[in-house]
Amino acid sequence: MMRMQLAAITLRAMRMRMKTPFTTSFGTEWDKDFILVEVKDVEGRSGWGEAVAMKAPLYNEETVGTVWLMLKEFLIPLLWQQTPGHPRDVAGIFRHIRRNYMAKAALEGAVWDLYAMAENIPLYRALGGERAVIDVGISLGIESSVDKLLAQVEKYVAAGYKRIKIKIKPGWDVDIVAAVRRRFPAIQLMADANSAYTLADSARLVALDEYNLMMIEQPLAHDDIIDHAVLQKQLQTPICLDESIHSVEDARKALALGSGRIINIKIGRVGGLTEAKAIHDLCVGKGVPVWCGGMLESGIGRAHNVAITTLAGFTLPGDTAASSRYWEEDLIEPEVTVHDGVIHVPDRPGIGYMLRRDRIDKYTLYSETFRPETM
Ligand code: OSB
Ligand code: MG
Repeated sequence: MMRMQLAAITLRAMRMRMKTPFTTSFGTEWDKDFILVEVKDVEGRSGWGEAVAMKAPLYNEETVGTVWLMLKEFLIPLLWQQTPGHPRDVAGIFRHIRRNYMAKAALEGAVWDLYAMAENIPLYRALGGERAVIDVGISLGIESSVDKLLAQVEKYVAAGYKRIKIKIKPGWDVDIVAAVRRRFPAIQLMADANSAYTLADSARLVALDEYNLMMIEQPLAHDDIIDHAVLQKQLQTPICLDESIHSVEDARKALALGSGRIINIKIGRVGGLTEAKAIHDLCVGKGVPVWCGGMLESGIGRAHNVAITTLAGFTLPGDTAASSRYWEEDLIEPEVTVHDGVIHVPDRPGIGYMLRRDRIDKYTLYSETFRPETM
């Protein structure tokens, strides 16, 4: 295809109230603040991406503010200088900029969507996806009581979700997992610590081996793969890495060290769809299962997650739950729905869902449009 001809890029700072607050070992979110990226070409077509950085740098170092700055000052100007021939070129254009993965991913994702729109094919097919139906699980936050958590588990097991992930932290771990397992002996269950432990806690983590968990996600430091390798040797339960993996190189090193046996792939955490696919390909080659993580996305980011999950190596249920689990009204139509634990992947061009521009406007706090200087 021809070099893409970009005409304008619009950034929007968004705020959407979640139906219920979401608590992890690092904090509670009520309002979801995020950035939307719209890339327009000279034909008037649009591609959309979502930056999953949160208001505060608690999951990783990025924030809504840093993403805006990086896009405005560095990443958008780079696209004006070097127009990509194909979306897979974008990662290379951004490569010399250190880190800032979520900022890169949002813009790269919008370029991928625009490319698929221009080619009149679904994004998932542009990525090489094969599945028309994807399996999904759900991630349940920390609650104020075990009974409240059990009620949540009950609700989503009844709704058909294929696996339940519960968030753990010191003081909300072995007893909680035991209670959920006692009540639901047969469900696929896992726990996510979001880096809340150190090797000094390994006895508590070994105690979780009793409960037949599919995996323990990111028990140790966000930037560690060394201690995770030590811990994995002590555990029967597989470790799944989330925060520690930002690239195919990180994944290669972690697997070589034995830091985990499963990888959670988040498009934003790894700098975009191209790198996400590269990590997927590496893992397929090594027989390591992957699944698609979530960052409480709006429908736009959710649609990107649905698309990447269609790749053959995403063999474990992901965190891409239904829109209605998060939002009163989503930014896409139809919204993402889950029945019997699966999402039917739409076969329309681009991300495959229509945009509700009225709602996008309603939840926009402020916006700014950038154009190439020569235009
Ligand atoms: O660690 O996977 C995580 C949400 C925000 C930040 C980090 C994580 C999560 C989730 C929720 O687990 C996944 C979702 O429902 O989108
Ligand atoms: Mg996680």
